[in-house]
Amino acid sequence: MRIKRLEVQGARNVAVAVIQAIETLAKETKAKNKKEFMKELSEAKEILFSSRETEPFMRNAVRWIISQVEKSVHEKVEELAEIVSFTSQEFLKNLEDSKRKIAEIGGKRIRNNSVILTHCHSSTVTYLLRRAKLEGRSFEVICTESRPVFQGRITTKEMLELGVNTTLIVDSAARFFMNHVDLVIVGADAITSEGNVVNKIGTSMIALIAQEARTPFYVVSELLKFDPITMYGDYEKIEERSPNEIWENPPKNLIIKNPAFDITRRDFIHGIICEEGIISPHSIIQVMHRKYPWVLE
Ligand code: RUB
Repeated sequence: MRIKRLEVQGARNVAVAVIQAIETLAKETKAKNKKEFMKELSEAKEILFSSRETEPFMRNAVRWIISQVEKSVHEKVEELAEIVSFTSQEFLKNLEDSKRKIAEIGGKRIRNNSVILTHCHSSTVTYLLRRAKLEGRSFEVICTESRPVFQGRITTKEMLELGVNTTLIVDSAARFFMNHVDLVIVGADAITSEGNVVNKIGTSMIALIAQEARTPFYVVSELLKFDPITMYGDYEKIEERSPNEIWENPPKNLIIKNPAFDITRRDFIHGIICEEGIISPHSIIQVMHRKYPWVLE
């Protein structure tokens, strides 16, 4: 519920919350045998997957954890619960390591006295900026509001706490300010097999504007945001949120559309900054084969 209501937002935080939920379920299980335990996990998986549609990161995490239990030769429920706990902890540690690597690699792209524009709130982006700041780099940040839920405000608060010179703009002012921007950095919810990136609604518009102004546009993302379903023909589903987020009491018969994400084509992306380095979106499948072959299985 907290995920659906956006109290937990951002792909990484959603994945972490989901992993913790699976771990808790395993700890508190009432299952009497492996069959019952697997059924509980599978039911939990369905509920968690439906909490937010455009989140392959959490889906990959849950699939990995369940596959480790399935594969195990153990039959006792306590032992299986232990596998869930161990695998979850290992997964979370891997996430932390990836975040650190991404920040280390991406931070080098931040030149002193540069102006960085970011959209929405990505914990991976703000972690990268925090590290760059702590390493002594000086930069300014421009944040879009990110209507309708204003996640940009979360980003501004984090930047101000860091002591970064921060400016908030309405989403539609992105072009107005782009000529003063040295670098755009955004997060990702999903990466498709073609190397396109799904992120908060408005991201693709910012990418277009950045291209027109010749401003480099980077995406920071863990590779596990890759969505294997896109390899086999399925489109990434775009979550449609409640119209009330846009207008609480709208006039009768008004149609309101509120997609949460959009797709930025790979041609507009300078690079995807991931735990394996800065890669071209075109090479995503090769990199996945090398680093996480199980995602493609
Ligand atoms: C958040 C959003 C973020 C990505 C990446 O959307 O689009 O840019 O999820 O975030 P919402 P992170 O607020 O609707 O979840 O880098 O933290 O995974």
